[in-house]
Parts: sequence; C-alpha cells; structure tokens
Amino acid sequence: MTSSCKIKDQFHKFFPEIVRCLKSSSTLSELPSMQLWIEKIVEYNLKGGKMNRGLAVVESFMIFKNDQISEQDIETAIALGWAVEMLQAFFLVADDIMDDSLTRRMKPCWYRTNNLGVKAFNDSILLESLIYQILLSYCKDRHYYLPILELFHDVTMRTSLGQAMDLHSTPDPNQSPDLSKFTMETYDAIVKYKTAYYSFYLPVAIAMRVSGIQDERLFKQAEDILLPMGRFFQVQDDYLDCFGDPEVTGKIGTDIEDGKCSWLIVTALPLCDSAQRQLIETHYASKDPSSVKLVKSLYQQLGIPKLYIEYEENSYKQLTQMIEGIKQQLPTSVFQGFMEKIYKRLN
Ligand code: GPP
Ligand code: MG
Ligand code: MG
Ligand code: MG
Repeated sequence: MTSSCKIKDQFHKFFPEIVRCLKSSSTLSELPSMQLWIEKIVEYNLKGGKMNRGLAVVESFMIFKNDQISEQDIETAIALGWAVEMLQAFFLVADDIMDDSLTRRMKPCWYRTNNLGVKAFNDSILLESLIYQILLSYCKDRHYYLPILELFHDVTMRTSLGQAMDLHSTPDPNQSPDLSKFTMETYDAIVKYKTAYYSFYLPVAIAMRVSGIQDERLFKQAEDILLPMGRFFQVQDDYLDCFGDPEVTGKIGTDIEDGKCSWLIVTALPLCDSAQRQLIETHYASKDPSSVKLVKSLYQQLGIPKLYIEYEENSYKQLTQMIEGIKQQLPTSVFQGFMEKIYKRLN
C-alpha cells in the first residue's frame, strides 16, 4: 500500500471511533433517541465524499512533522480531519436547502429525506455543534486547542459571509436577474469567502498548528497560495455544475435555475451581444428546463468550455509557480499534493 492509501485507510477506519465518541458524550447520556439520530445524520452526511479536506489535514501534518510522529499525534490529526469533514457536512446540509438542490454524493440531499424539509436546518446546527465535541474529546489539553477553536470560529464566519454574498447576488423568485451584479470582482469575493477559507486554508492551517508552527508570517504565506487554489476549485465546481456528469459529480446542477453568480455567467456576459444578453435576462434564473437548455447552449456558442480548459491550465501553471516561490519557507509537497488532487477533476 502507498503511504497516501495507508493514510486514507487509517482515516476511514477511525470513523466508527468518532461516532462512538460523539454518542457517548455526557450531554447525550439521557437522550438515547438523540444518540441514534446523531448517528444517522453523521452516517448519511459525512460518508461518500472525496474527503479531500479531512485527508489534507492528516497528509499535511505528516509532511510538516516529517518523521517525528507518534501514533497518538496521527490519531489527533485524523480526529481533526473528521472535524473538518463535520464542518463540511454542516455547510452542505444547509447549502442544499438554500440552493434547492436535489442530490448530493449520489443520494437525495439530506433535507429531502425522512420528510425533513426545513427541519433539516436543525440538523445542520447539530452537525456544527459536533465539531466542538470532537475538539473537546481529542485536543482539549493540547497547546493548540485555543488557536484551532478560534480558527474554526473565524472560518465559519467567513464562510457564512461568502454564502450571504452568494445568496444576495441571486434574484428573488420570478424576478429577472440583475446582470450588473454578475462581475468578476463580485465573483472573486464570493468564492474566496464561501469556499476557499474552509476548503483549503483551514485544513493546512490546522496541520500547521498541530505541528507546532506559530510564526504568523508562515500562516500568511500559506493563505496567499491556498485562497487562489480555493478559487480555482470553485471555478471547477461551477463548470461541473453545468457541464459535469451528475453520475460522476454525484449532484445535479442548479446554478442556472438558482440564478447564481457563477464563473460561467461572469465569463459569458462580457462576450454577449445585445440579443444574447437579452436571452440571459429572460432565461437565466428560471426553473423551466427549456430556459436552462437555452442558457447552456449559449455558453457553448460563446466557447465557454474552451475558455474553461484554458483557465484550468493557466491557473495550474500559475499556482505551481507560486508554490515554487515559497519553497524556502514551507514544504511544497503540502500545496502541490492538494493541487494534484483537484487538477482536471471531474467530480
Ligand atoms: C459551495 O457552494 C459553498 C458551500 C457549500 C458553503 C456553504 C456555506 C454555508 C454557510 C451554508 P455551492 O453551492 O456551489 O456548492 P455545491 O455545488 O456543492 O452545492
Ligand atoms: Mg449548493
Ligand atoms: Mg451554494
Ligand atoms: Mg456548486
């Protein structure tokens, strides 16, 4: 087994331990039915994904620490990786309600199961609270407990600000979209906050804290690479929402229907003539499948798929150069490893 397969295997094997630990918390001792409910939410919403974020905590930690690692250290890093996956589950349960999505990880979205509907909103709060149970159980006495706690709080705030900007850029139901909101500047702000901090900066920053790194300049240098990498990842997500295969992505796209400020629309608008702009005014943000089809064929006509491939290749080169630029200060394999996982991804 290669070392990355071994880490993956160890990470997955630890999941039942996390569930056991959460169920046995003293807060739940008088609530057996809630122990079962928590097990059910966690099983449904933490499994079946790529686990890139959680695994990145463990893989980065092992690189930062190099060879002086105890089994107990690895276990703590794995538990923190699961805390990041818990944060992700919290966001996804809530995001799918807000985006009116249908499927996630090849299954119906959680809010579409068990007759939940908006009641699933409470489960997203439960998932969030479980992050802090994991931190308490696995690192309360460590010197990095407080910095990591603050990191989760800060990143949650930034992500919900990004989500707010994402939601505010979409039109009200049955209204035509305000196309002046769909600029690259707005897009950059949305995706930096809603995706990059929690998906890229958070896992690496946790690994740095656990490895004992305290120099704030190093955190800044890591952030300067990880935020653009997060943007790159969200551009891919936007592309796959429209042109990906739901059998591979595990989710049916909704960005056109929702009227999202996506990379595709902000790239398309400056290329439109007035008739094409009118088509977008009329058909963007409509749930009608024939409208969605028209917008997709306009994207094709404007050559958006080709522009996407160029963007992906250029960004990869640029990010690789940026990673090279910090090799005296931070191990490049942390960043390059993350990059290789997402370049040319189809899911
Ligand atoms: C990705 O947006 C961003 C998130 C999932 C963060 C949500 C934040 C909250 C505070 C709830 P997306 O809607 O494009 O993701 P997906 O395509 O996976 O639905
Ligand atoms: Mg969504
Ligand atoms: Mg969303
Ligand atoms: Mg998306």
